[in-house]
Amino acid sequence: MIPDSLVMLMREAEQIVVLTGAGISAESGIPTFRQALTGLWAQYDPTELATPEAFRRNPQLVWDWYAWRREMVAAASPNPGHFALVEMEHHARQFRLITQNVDGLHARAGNNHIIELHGSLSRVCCEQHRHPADSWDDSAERPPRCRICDSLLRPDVVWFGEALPAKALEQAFAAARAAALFLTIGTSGLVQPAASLPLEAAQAGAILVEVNPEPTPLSSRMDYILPGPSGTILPALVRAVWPD
Ligand code: BV8
Repeated sequence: MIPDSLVMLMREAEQIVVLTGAGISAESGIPTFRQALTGLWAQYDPTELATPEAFRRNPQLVWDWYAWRREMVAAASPNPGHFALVEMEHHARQFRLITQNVDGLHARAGNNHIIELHGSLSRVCCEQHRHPADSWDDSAERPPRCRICDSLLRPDVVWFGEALPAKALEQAFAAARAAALFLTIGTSGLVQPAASLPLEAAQAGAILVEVNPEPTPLSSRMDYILPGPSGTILPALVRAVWPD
C-alpha cells in the first residue's frame, strides 16, 4: 500500500514537514469542520460561528460552542495517526509539524515543536487586550469577564477574518520552503493561508504527499496520494519507512 519509491524518499529526506487538519482527529471522535456537527450544534455552520461577528452578535452562543468543544476534546484521546507522527518526528533527520487543529492532540500524543496556526481551544484570553485567563467562573455570566480589564473572555483561536499569529505563520512558511518532503494529512485544503503551504513547499522543490480518504482541491498537485484514514495509513507508512 506504500510505494517503495516513497519509502526511499522518506528515508533519505533531510527535512520532513507535516500539515494536519481536522481529519487526523476524526478517529479520536472529534467531528471535522465540514462533517455535520452532532447534536446541539447541527443547525449551525462552523464558519458562521467561528467569527468575530458571531461573537459580537451572540457572545454566549459562541462561548458555549467552544465550551462544548473543550469538553469533547478533554474526553478524547490521540489516535494511532497522532502517535505515528510522534514516531516520525523521532526517526526523521529534521521534522516540523504544522497544524490547523485547535484540539491539542498532537501535544498530548508527544510531538514537540508544533506550529499551531489557528491557536488552541485550551487557551482563553480577553477580547480587548488578549490578557490570558487560566481560570474563570462562568456560572454567573457567560462569557465571563477578564479579571484585568473586564472585557469579555473568548477562546484563544483564530477566527475567520482574523489574522493568523505572525510568528506561527512565518515559521510555517519557512518550514514549507525548507521541506524535502511535505505531507498534508486530514485537511480539505479549503482554508487560507494554511492551504497554500503545500504549494509553497512544491515550489521550493518538495515532494508532496496527501493522506485523506477523499480527494481534495490539493490532490492534483500531489506526487503521492495515500487514500484512507490517517489512523491506518500513518502507522503503515512509519512501519514501512522505519521497520526496526
Ligand atoms: C485570514 C480555528 C486575513 C477556529 C479555523 C472573506 C473574508 C475574510 C477572510 C476570507 C474571506 N474569504 C476567504 C478568506 C480567508 C479565510 C478562508 O480561508 N475562508 C475559507 C472558508 C474560504 N481565512 C481566514 O479568514 C483566515 N484569516 O485570512 O485573515 C487577515 C489578514 C490580516 C488581517 C486581518 C485578516 C483565518 C482562517 C482560520 C479560521 N479558523 N479554526 C475554530 O476551530 O473554531 S479554520 C478551521 O477550519 C480549522 O482550523 C481548519 O483550518 C479549517 C477546517 O479545515 P480542515 O482542517 O481541512 O477540516 P475539514 O473539516 O474542512 O476537512 C477535514 C478533512 O479531513 C476532509 O478532507 C476529510 O476528507 C478528511 N478526513 C476525514 N476523516 C479522516 C480524514 N482524513 C484523514 N483521516 C481521517 N480519518
